[in-house]
Amino acid sequence: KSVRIIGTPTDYGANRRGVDMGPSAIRYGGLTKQLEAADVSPSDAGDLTVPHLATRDADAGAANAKHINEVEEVTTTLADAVSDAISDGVTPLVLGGDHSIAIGSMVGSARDADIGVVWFDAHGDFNTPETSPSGNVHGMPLAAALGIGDFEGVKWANAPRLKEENVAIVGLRDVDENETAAIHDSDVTAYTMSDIDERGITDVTLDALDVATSGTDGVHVSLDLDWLDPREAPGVGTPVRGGATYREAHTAMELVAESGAMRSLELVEVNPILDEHNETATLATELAASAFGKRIL
Ligand code: DIR
Ligand code: MN
Ligand code: MN
Ligand code: MN
Repeated sequence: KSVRIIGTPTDYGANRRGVDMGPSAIRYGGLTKQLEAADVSPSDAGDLTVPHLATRDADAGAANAKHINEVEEVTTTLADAVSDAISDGVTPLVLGGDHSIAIGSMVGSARDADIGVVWFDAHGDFNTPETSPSGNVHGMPLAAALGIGDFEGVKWANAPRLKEENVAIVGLRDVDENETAAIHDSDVTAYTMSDIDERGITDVTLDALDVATSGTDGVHVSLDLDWLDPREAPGVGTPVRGGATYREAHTAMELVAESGAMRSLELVEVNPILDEHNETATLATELAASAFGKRIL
């Protein structure tokens, strides 16, 4: 199996700076070695060109969707890179960057196929410019890709090949008020941490994979590192107590590998300046290896 690493060093969608260093941190965390241990041959396409925020218009743009034009630009480029990798027969591994880049990953992954999505996150990422309390686009990518909400005129082409009924969110524990209603009103399936407590990670992940694979050609897996408990993954911009444990996270990724359905993977929200000893990036590389099939025996 061949994997193409695509770095997307952006922090346009987040509140706190530093998440643009995620791709470097993940590479230095031993990504290539981990992937090789999973028996995949990785090739590194480097980073997409993302102009540093400091060089952009000082004005963040619309307060309810900050830097939306910059996000549009980078997600459009990323969508092409993801779709090119898939056409070349290799699996794209996107390194973020804040979670707004997922719009590009999903649009690219869905360009020539019907896809499902499994979204591992503490957050719903189901805000829109109208509902978002923060105006940060990293809290909106699922809504954007599903065509929900008005994104200041921005339309992400081709994401319609992703249907709500094929989206599963796993690990919720911090959802904004309007997001709760939007999730209920939609046909996405959402599992909270309580579901994981009650049913166990195996059951929940298998259900989520059922949702994402039913009637689709493949699954985009989006791993926000804040899905994990901050004790395991402290280097994230919006940590929330009570997250997935180290073992639960590996189990989930192993089940993803066993499904054989993963079409694209992204690792997002790693912020090395909030971290110690690059712990979160290192963990991200280990989880990627599990998602690509690394086994002990
Ligand atoms: C919050 C945070 N719900 C927002 N979202 C995050 O700004 O919309 N998503 N951190 O991963
Ligand atoms: Mn997220
Ligand atoms: Mn999150
Ligand atoms: Mn519902």
